[in-house]
Amino acid sequence: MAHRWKNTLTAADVTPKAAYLNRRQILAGTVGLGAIGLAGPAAAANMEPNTLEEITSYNNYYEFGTGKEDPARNAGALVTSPWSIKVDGMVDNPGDYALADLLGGLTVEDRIYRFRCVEAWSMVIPWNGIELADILAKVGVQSGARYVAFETVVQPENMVGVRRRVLDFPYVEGLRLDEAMHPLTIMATGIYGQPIANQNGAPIRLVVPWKYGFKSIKSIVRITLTDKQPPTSWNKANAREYGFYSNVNPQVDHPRWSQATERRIGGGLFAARQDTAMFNGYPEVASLYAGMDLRENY
Ligand SMILES: Nc1nc2c(c(=O)[nH]1)N[C@H]1C(S)=C(S)[C@@H](COP(=O)(O)O)O[C@H]1N2
Ligand SMILES: [Mo]
Repeated sequence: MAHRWKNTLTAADVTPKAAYLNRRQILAGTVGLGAIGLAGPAAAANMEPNTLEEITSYNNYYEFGTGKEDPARNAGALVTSPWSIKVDGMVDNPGDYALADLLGGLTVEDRIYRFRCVEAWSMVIPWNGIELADILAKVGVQSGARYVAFETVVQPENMVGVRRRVLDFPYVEGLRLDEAMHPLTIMATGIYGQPIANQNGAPIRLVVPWKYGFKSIKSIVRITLTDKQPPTSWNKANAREYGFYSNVNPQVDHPRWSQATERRIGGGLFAARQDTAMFNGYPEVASLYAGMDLRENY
């Protein structure tokens, strides 16, 4: 049976209601209705979330194989506990943080986001996560920092794709600091109120909803603040096809296919393709790129 919304957050995850409403109102008012899945202009169409079954059975997680069904089959081997994250580089409080210590006291929010893969398929996913800005505030970003770099765990004995070297691992990603600080950018720990499934990037993964899915790096074990643009996995693999920015943009095609439309997973075999929206329908991020040529900075 299709799994729909079921909130199973524990008491420890619950934020005082006033603060929770306040944050939601802030998002609705200044960041855009799309952030919380209400019917804003760009968000009006097709904000019905995908089922948990769809979200957990059609995945990209190359550490567990390159097929869409490989992660669901193979990611059970991922060891997610204990989990620590190394925070280093230009921060006031570097260290190896136990996951619970890094997230302790921060607010877990519900965010229903569109998710658009560079391969031109999409879903709508009801994440539970913490704003990356809150985590960065906790570790104390130093004034010279301009980028945030992320790294995925490598467990060769548990990861068939790592043993086969299908990419150069560890998988690495990065954001400009202002992108990382944007309130839409979250570190997700759950989906549908349940701990995030291994194939979706347990126990914690980045979600940047206005960028192609490969920017949303899974199973993060390291966060580094730096003054240099960090290397990113798909850019290293093919720089012509995958840039650092990778903002969803229907006007800039992939060299091998159009990005103008997308196929919504779960829509059925005969469902019409949908138009892809600029910044995946999150126009509130446009000011981050004011004055930039988004064809050059793809
Ligand atoms: N470590 C790691 N993170 C990753 C990937 C990967 O292969 N390895 N794939 C990326 C790509 S291409 C996409 S589209 C999304 C898919 O996320 P999902 O499987 O949760 O939908 O994860 C991204 N994060
Ligand atoms: Mo992707």
